[in-house]
Formats: sequence, C-alpha cells, structure tokens
Amino acid sequence: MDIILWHRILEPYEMAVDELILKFRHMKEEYERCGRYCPIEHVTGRVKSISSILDKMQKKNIPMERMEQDIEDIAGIRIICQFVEDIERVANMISRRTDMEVREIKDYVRNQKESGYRSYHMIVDYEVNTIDGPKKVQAEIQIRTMAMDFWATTEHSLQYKYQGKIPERVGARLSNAANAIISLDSEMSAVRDEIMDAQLSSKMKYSLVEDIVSTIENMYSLTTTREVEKIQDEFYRVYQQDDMEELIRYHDQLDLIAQAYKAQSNRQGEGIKKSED
Ligand code: 0O2
Repeated sequence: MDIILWHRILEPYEMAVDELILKFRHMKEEYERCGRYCPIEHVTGRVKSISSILDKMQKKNIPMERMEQDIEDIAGIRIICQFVEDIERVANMISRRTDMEVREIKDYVRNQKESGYRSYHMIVDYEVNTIDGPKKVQAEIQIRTMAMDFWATTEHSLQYKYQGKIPERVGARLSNAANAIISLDSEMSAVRDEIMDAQLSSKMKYSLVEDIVSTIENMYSLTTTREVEKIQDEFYRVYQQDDMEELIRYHDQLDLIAQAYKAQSNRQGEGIKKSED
C-alpha cells in the first residue's frame, strides 16, 4: 500500500474548519452589531482524529481511496442554538450562502435516532485555496440546541466508555434524559419571546452605556474638567435609577450636548485660525 501522508491530506480540512468557524462567528457579530437577535449561540469545530477516521473506515468497510468521499465529517462544525426554532433559521442562512453548497441534509431533530440522538446535519461542499490550488472538501455542520448538545456529549462519552455497548440500565436513563430534553426545549420555546426580549434589552443597555462612556471621554478635549464631572455625575445618577427609558433619554440628550460642544470647539478653532491669518 502507498504511504499515506495523513497530515498533508488533513491540511485542507484544517483550513476549512478554521475558515468556517470564523465565518459563522462573524455572522453572529454582525447580528449583534445591528442589535438583532442571532440564532447562533456559539460555534465550534474540529478535524476528525486519525484514529476516529480509521475506526469509521473499519466499521463501514471504506477503502483508503474512498476515504475523502465516504467520510463526510472529516471537517466538522457544530453550531449551538438557544431554541429549537433557531435551528431552521440557521439552516436557511447556510442554504442561502454562496460560498458553500449543501449536498445532503440529515434531520435527526424531526427524525430522532434510535439512540435518542437529535441534531440537524448539513453536509456541505466548501472550497479552500491551498498552496497547490483550490480544493473542494466536504464538511458536516451539526446544528442543535444547548440541551440537545448536552445530551449528545454525555451519550458520546458513555458510548466511548462502554465501547458502544451501553448497559441496559444506563440506556434506559439516557432514553429518559432524551425525553426530558424534548420537554425542556419545548418549555424554553414557550417563553422564547420573553427570553429574547430580556437578552435584547440587556445587550441594548450594554451598548448604551458603552456609547455614553465614550461620549463623556471625548468631551474631555472639548470642555472643562468641571463640566465633564457634572455630566458624569448625572450619568451615574441616571444609571442608578435602573430605568431603560431614562437611560435612552439621557443617551440622546448627551449626544446633543456633545454635538453642541463640538460645534463650539470648531467655531473657536476657526476663530483662532482667522486671527492667525
Ligand atoms: P464523532 O466522534 O462525533 O466524530 P450513518 O451511516 O449515516 O448512520 P454516519 O455516516 O456516521 O452514520 O452519519 P451520522 O449518523 O449522521 O453521524 C455523524 C455524526 O453525528 C457522528 O459522528 C456523531 O458526531 C453524531 N452522531 C450520530 N449519531 C449519534 C448518536 O447516536 N449519539 C451521539 N452522541 N452522536 C451521534 P461519529 O463519527 O459517529 O462520531
């Protein structure tokens, strides 16, 4: 048999995983910058270990020359969502992208596996540019809720511990846990709007405070320290009221004050320039 240069073969998959993680993380940041709810909670990824690839080839009787075609999850991305409804939104976001092509979908959310496993899998073709030119690789994107992920991770460890032969009593517990996950996800969905409102409002508060603090800091170069201190004291007073509407009102008012100081400072600058001329 020819020598297999494993690390050379796996290099494009490493690139694909790195690039895809970065792209999905950027998507999340873009949503957050626009103050919109993002269906992606967090993203991780990995390249399958050589031993895990060998195990799968052995289990499925895959010859070495078919490895890259037949093992779909050499590059694996996992997208975790808060709510079951978010899974479909993420899947639609992926389907609309032009930099990856969906070749297969395995919906284990609607069609739970016998083990109790639930997750939405998308197998995509993704092109990376290596030093030897472009190469299309497959990547498996697993989309699931935090609760589904908790179950899958635990079950995976048990599968490993018992080498695929989980004892009946443990299996029964896992099956109960899988049912509990379904009701947990559905309970969370029932209060989804409330949770989303709370999260958006805490993000909004965070960005208002960031904005206010930078505006106050910029004022140091526009007016006297005494004035800035007064403005800052007023900010702390408003903040302590813990009233979002008041904070928004203060933020908008501060913007107007900052603009006025800026205009005044520009006029003074022009005056100095004229007197120098
Ligand atoms: P690892 O260690 O996570 O990489 P198939 O013949 O289609 O049934 P295939 O090709 O493995 O089998 O595809 P499938 O079933 O979609 O599984 C792909 C991956 O999904 C698995 O990769 C697991 O990560 C996950 N998965 C599938 N079924 C289960 C399950 O019952 N429990 C858990 N915890 N995860 C599951 P690997 O290579 O099996 O494992």
